[in-house]
Amino acid sequence: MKLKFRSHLPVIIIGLLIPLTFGLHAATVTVSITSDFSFTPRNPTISPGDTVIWMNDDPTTAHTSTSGAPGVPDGVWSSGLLSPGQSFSHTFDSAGTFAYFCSVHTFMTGTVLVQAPQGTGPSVSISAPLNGATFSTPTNLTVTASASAGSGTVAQVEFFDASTSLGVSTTAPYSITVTNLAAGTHSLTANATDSAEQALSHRL
Ligand SMILES: [Cu+2]
Repeated sequence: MKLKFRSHLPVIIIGLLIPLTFGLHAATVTVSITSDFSFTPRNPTISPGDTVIWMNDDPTTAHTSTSGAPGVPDGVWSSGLLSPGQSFSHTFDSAGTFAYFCSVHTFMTGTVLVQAPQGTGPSVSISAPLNGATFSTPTNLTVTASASAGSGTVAQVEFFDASTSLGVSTTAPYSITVTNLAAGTHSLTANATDSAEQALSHRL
């Protein structure tokens, strides 16, 4: 975003802001229930929003996909008896580790691992002041950003005037007040850090 001061007629002009969004496409993973009494793949790793289909490819025997420990269903999902050729699907909305088993043959077990995708990163956009806004100087300019986390929660939003840090905000609504902007054009940006990134940088 840009921000401009003219010295003869002191104003600030705010430039364009382009919100960053990350589109995620839900995926479907098929777990085959096979005639050797196994789930294949047994332990699929998926992302939140993805769907697992259990397909009974055993031509002679009915099986189930039941969430929980063997013999102890936890009620998250239960396919009921799947005859040969029948299938059952469940969509996983949140991250976690989900054990499952076949209620007919409790030695048949597996685990669905639902992980937030790595490297998604947080997204942030400056919501105020608006693009192209002009201000007389001197002014107390409040800059506000909206941010969402890639994984975990938003840890902080740091505001910049070109490469100069203007300050950090750690709680929503993320904003700072700038009091000493000189006349001329300013380019404002915001950078969000999420808790996963923060954990990563602490580790490095
Ligand atoms: Cu079975």
